[in-house]
Amino acid sequence: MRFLSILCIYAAIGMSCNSSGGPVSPPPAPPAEPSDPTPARPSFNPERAFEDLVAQCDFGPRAPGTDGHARCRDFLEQRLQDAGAQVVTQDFTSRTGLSDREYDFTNLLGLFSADAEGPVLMLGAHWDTRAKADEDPDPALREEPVLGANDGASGVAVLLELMRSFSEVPPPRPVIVAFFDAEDQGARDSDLPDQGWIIGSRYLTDNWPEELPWPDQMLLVDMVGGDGEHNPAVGTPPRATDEFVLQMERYSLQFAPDFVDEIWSIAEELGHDAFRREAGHYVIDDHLPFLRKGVEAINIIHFVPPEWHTTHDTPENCSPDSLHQVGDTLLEYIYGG
Ligand code: 1BN
Ligand code: ZN
Repeated sequence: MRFLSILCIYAAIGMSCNSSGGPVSPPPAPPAEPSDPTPARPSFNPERAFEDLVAQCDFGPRAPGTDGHARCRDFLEQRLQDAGAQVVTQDFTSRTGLSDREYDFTNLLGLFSADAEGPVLMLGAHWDTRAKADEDPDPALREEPVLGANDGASGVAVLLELMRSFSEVPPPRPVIVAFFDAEDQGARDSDLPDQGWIIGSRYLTDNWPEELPWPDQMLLVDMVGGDGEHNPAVGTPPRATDEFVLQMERYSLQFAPDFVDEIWSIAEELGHDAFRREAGHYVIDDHLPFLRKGVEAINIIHFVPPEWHTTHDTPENCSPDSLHQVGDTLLEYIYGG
């Protein structure tokens, strides 16, 4: 009997006794309310991203004051709307490092998962292209505009493909996608701040739109589409690497080392071997105004590809695989773990 009563103590912790005193299993729990399965981490489609790189180049150069610039602006605004972002456009005027004329510029921003918990992440890329191909090997072409397949369209293409993911599976934390204008119009002899580079991102950080939360982290992508091949038309200029390599940009490494380490570690785990654990150059780029205001900001950049600031910066010299290495790493950072 004592044994039976000990057995029946099980009742208190979840088992029951039948009429003859023996233990029985509890009845099966009623089926749970059907719940949404955890959405799979989206995948990065490199061919679709490459189509977006070509689509931008099909507008022609996106240099200030050009028809291509105006059309690409509308294209990007539409893509932000289509992805379901809360869209903010920021118009401003400025002269540039390459011209004393005033031009119209626009930063385009889209907020995803506005109500989610967690630190606000900004993903950025510049969408303007350089008005002068002043590094072209042919001096006769140095006043021509750059098409900017890599220097401009590649970073934007990665972000456009990430936006497709955001529209299908909202990111688990707030994310701002920023397309910066007027990044690429600088010149060594310019009297403008930062020699006329990064005009758009400077304007944004100095004139922050009240509709948007201030970012805790900022991740810039620039020149992430090179095909890594030797190009006999341009050779291998000083500082350039034919191979597509993503060294750790120096300002990022100096002021946001943990963020750099986290991204490079993810890339290594995924086998994206363009990411190199080597210190690269200091690059004046759109992450700098954010670093200066205390944001943990880093730049993923190939500095520099051989076609940089030449008329050979075209889709033929770019590769979907390079876009994939970067885009897949960012998706894992945003959705993984
Ligand atoms: C990046 C792409 N940049 C220009 N095109 C920024 C830059 C500024 C690079 C100054 C070198 C010097
Ligand atoms: Zn450039």
